[in-house]
Amino acid sequence: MRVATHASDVDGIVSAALVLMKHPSAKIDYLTLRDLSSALEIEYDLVVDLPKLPLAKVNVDHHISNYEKVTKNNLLSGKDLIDPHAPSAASLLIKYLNLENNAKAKKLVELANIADTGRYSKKTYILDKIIKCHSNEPDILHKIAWILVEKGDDFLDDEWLKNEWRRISKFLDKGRELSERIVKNVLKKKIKYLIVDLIEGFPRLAISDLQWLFINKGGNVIIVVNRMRDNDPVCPSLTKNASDDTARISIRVSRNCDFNGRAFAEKLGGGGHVKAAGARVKASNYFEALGKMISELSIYGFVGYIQVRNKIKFF
Ligand SMILES: [Mn+2]
Repeated sequence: MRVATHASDVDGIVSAALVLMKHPSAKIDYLTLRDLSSALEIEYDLVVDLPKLPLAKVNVDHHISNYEKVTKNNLLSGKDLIDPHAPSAASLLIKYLNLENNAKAKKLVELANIADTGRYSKKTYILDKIIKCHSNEPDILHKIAWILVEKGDDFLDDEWLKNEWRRISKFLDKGRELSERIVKNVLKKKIKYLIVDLIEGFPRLAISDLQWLFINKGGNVIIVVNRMRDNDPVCPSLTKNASDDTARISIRVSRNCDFNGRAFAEKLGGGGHVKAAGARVKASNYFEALGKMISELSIYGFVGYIQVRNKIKFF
């Protein structure tokens, strides 16, 4: 049995764990959206939490963009399970695999549901950070999936995960200190629309925490641009493509703001959800993209722009 799942989040790895519960010898490919173009000719038995691949026998997913594309082009087979209203792909997969009466599986699905509906729990947060840190390392993702099979949502009883969390959390604390300084300064100036341009020295794993903090303290839209070229000391695999010439743009929108993050990301060649979206642009096109971002946001209010060049080393 050959399976593809989403590499970089809780839903994808929980889905891998569900597959392993049922099919321990399944071969699982952990793919990011960028890997898809190289997987077009693989005959997967199952593709989870990813868009439907041409030779996939079954697709289990909950992304609205995938659903729209599949229905528009008549690609839906009777076996596919694509429901854009499902809180996670794992919540569909547990039905598909007939694991609904398995207590461990149910608790894992709850983690995926929390992660993919933007809610917060400490356990989901920890698991998400460890997965993101290793999102380019399939062997480690597979190891994490097996830990989930064995421990269920008590995964922090596992020594390896416990040590990983100890190692990573120090680094996230530094990110939080930096984020608090940024957010406090900006909100003092009554700026609710913010672009943060990361040039150097911001912990990559803490970018989403910066966004969350800004929104939670009353900001409306935060766009973080990651243009950092320095190596990441704690999650080195995140920066192994040192030649990478892209600026990664990540957009978060508060619940009470009607700015459409997805439509905006699509104008920059990206995509995602209304409240959380992203795009990648060539570094050489960055200033053009920045101009677009500022003019779009300024329709809504004053726009703040901050560059982060942090020379302080974390360790
Ligand atoms: Mn998902």
